[in-house]
Amino acid sequence: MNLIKLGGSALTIKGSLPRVRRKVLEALAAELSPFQGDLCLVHGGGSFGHPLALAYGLHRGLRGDDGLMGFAEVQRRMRDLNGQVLDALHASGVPAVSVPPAPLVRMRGGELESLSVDPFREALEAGLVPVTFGDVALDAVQGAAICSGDDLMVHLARALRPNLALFVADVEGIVGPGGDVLEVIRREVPDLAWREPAEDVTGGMRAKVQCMLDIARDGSRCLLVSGLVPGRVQAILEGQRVPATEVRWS
Ligand code: IP8
Repeated sequence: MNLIKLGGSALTIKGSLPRVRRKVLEALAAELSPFQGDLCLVHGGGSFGHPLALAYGLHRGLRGDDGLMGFAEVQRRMRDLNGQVLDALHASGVPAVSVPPAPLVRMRGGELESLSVDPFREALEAGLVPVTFGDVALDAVQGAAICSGDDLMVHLARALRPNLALFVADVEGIVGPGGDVLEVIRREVPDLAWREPAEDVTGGMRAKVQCMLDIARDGSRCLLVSGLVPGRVQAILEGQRVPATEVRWS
């Protein structure tokens, strides 16, 4: 089976207002539809999740009088984006079903401690395509936390053992210290500090590469590819070589 994360940076337009890149979403749905094997999808938050989560400080817990309302609003927005992702997949003939993560995760001090994977397995066994997403979730220590789509990828990969774990982003690959796209990253997170934003509710590119290394160490082929260049995702699913960064453990 293949596990694919559609990054929020590819699916949505950056900014404080939640806006979908409709053409990109429709093109990605069309590229996924010919794939014959089992598929499990995760999507990120982009402008539907990150700006509001940051504004309410939800990555550091439930804070202030309006924390609860912020929590509820972010969760509502993520379900809105998830609905739009499902609509695009259905229009391309992909039998996608929503599996919201919040009731399935245990968060502790901002870390994803566990994920119940039975709903994913059952959907896959029925021939459906489960679609989950980065979200806000209750946290046993700090009240609330951000459960990132990348952390969901790590836990899903551990349980479902995909052949391929693909991260679809708004960049051609992971850019190294020299400014070039790195074809391969092995075992260690390279120095990426220079291109990180001041604050990111889910840890930016460094955290993403760490998640990819965890997945590669567990044995899945792990790649990051651009979702903005038409045909790249489909080409990878067909086994072709395209510009991308492969994260390897061996
Ligand atoms: O975009 C974060 O998920 P990500 C989701 O996968 C929220 O990091 C609510 C910010």
